[in-house]
Amino acid sequence: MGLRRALHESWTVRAVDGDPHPPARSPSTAPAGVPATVPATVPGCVHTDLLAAGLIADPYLDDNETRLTWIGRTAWRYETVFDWAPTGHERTDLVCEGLDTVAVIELNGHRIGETANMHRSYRFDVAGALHAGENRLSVTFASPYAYAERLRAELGDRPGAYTEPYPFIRKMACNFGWDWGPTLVTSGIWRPIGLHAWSGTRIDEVRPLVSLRDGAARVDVHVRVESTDAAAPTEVTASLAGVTGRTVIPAGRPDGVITIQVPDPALWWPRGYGEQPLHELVVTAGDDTWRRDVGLREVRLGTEDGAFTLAVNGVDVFMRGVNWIPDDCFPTRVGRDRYAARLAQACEAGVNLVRVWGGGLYESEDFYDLCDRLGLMVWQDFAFACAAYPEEEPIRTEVEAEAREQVARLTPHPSLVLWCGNNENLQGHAEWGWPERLEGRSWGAGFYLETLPRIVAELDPTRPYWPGSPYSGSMDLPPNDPAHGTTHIWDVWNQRDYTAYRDYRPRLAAEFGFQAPAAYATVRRAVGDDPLRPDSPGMLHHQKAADGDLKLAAGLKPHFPPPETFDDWHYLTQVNQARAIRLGVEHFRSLWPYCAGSVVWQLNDCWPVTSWSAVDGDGRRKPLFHALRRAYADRLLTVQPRDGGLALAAVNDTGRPWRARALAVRHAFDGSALATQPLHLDVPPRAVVTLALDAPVAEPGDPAGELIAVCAGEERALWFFAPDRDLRLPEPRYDAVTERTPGGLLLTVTAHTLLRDLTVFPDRLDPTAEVDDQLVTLLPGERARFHVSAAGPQVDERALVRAPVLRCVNDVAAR
Ligand code: BMA
Repeated sequence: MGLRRALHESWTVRAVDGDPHPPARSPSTAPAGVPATVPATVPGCVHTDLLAAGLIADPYLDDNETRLTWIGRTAWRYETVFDWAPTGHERTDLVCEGLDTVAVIELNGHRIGETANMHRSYRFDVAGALHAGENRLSVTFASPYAYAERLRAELGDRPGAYTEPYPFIRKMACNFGWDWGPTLVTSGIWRPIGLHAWSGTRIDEVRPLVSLRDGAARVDVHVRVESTDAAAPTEVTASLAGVTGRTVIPAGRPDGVITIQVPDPALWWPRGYGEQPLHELVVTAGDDTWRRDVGLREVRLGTEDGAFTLAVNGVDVFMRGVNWIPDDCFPTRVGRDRYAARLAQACEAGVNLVRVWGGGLYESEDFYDLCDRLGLMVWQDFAFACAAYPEEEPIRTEVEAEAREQVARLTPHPSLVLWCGNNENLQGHAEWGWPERLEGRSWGAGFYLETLPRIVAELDPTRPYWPGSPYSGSMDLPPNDPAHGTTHIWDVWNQRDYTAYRDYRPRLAAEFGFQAPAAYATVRRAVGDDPLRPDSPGMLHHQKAADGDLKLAAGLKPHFPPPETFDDWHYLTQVNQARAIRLGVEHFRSLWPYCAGSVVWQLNDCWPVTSWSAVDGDGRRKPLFHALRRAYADRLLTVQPRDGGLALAAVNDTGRPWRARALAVRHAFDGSALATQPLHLDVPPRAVVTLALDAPVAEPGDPAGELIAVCAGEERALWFFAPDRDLRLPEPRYDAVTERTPGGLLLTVTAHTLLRDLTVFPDRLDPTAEVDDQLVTLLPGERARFHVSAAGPQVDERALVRAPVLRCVNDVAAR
């Protein structure tokens, strides 16, 4: 147990001239006006310290990012002075949970350690350097650019999707900029730092590995200890669910295993499949104690004949997934509350799996703990993305150490269901011309095919490992072959109309995405342009994708008349994003169990930007969010082209059969019924049933003026026979009535004509206001209610029921 003392007080940071990490020198071009020392927050980073001191402009606003490159090209020294009184313990360690990135640590002038990996933690015995009274601790960070560029020069350049040197430093890759993120290269003490004084025995690592057999759970608790008395054996106990096991680790040995059998265990399930009971595991060794809530469950990955199907406790699970990127460029700003808010949004959208993408981080304990409690499965990439990585030293040793630490650290979390070697590096090597540019140099294959699977097999054989995404299960197959393993579908956003998602029959759609701008209030906060135009300077700066705006325009073209104003562009691109992803998700779900999941690119953003996200950089839901909620509903009705005609796919992702009468109706836009077909739904649990729609319903008399609606209870699927620009959508007519409620406003819209994708954007009137639904299509006579929360009295109720706040597609496409 010992004594722990955080060292988070009285830090300063200053630019230092030279790169302290031999041999390179790092240019420091801090502009005049940055004082010698700046008060620093630990945990934190230089950018947030300079921002707090008022020395730099907010990098998320306008194009301020472009004036901050010098920060990543500078070496920085963090320093603090603290008092220490002897504790009587035999050991005193400095524990650094995260240093970003290449650092020299000095205590009272003694060099006590060097680090070069943001994804690791460090512990240094500092008893020899520490003294009673005042102590001076400094952590000096080399310029990340200087370090990475030096290694790049030494090891030879590697091809990748970006020219930045991120493969040459073990630091969050997207810190160097991405096609949705700014280039803000940080330095700092990014996770807690402190002293740990202890004697006797310390529990260094606990790996509870869970397996199920014959109705019982077996937990092999692997315990590693450190002892100050090499001659003494260590008695270890582990208790879980009322069962206690014991072992004695012989003197001189670091580890032992205690096996606990839990008969008749309460199992952990993904959300939608059951509860998430957690059981406290308590491990003691000497007078040290370790406790953590663990879950009892088993995961298997089915890969027969190209499949990619996760089974939890023997039940195959459709992955209703989203990709997760770091929620902020400055990760210390993402605490438990932010994670909780974002993951709650994922749950609200019907998501059951979050893929932590390899260009970001291994997230903090809070993230995985919340996922455990919410029943969100986690697919964790190792931190490699979109580039060839050198396998030489010093990277090799760092990767080995980082992987060992992270695999061990995350073992207690039932939410973690899959380890994946990298993002798109196998595909990059196979398809993007890397071999010629590599000229025989290493590219990371050894990591993905040997190092990482070896470490997972050794430290956590209970979790499946997949070498990369996309990957087809064999290096002899094209990595992105849809018939095998995981597939990333990007030709659609880049080159094709989104209806082309239907050309894919993937075993798992692990990435597919479509862009749209951030919510209006987010754009307005981040961009000062006046007037705002899709191509005004701030908007362009907050669009990082290659030809992003051209692709947005190309994506709109087949569906809508060209938008004439910023507001029309903003609304239509958001509608188009939502329609694209909804179409993709519904198609992939209709292919279950052949296709075992859809993992949408991407849930979140790290700053305000036009991107593929469903929730923008200020945490606001885009219309896509609501489309996703519908597409990821437990029960889904969707009309799909099949065999030259149309069919209804009824997707039942619940544990109960779905038996219902359904009615398919072909309507004229005035609401009249032109043909009807009663259908009987009898969908077993976790299954899809596809029913052909008969010609009278499926074949339009007037494709520009008709639609199909299929209803079964609350569920409804719509089908239009032509894109909006070719429809004769009526001039919109409706009544909109607002009422004040305790929490905000209730808006009721009664349609007198067909209204397509009716959406209210209350953030245009009050940046704090939110609405509970968007993109509602109404037939004449139908009614929708929108709850607008947090709308203060300043919200003008008349403005709420007019464009650009209340909109439907008819506004722009009516003819
Ligand atoms: C894939 C992802 C990310 C990228 C996204 C959008 O390549 O893995 O690297 O941001 O597509 O282009």
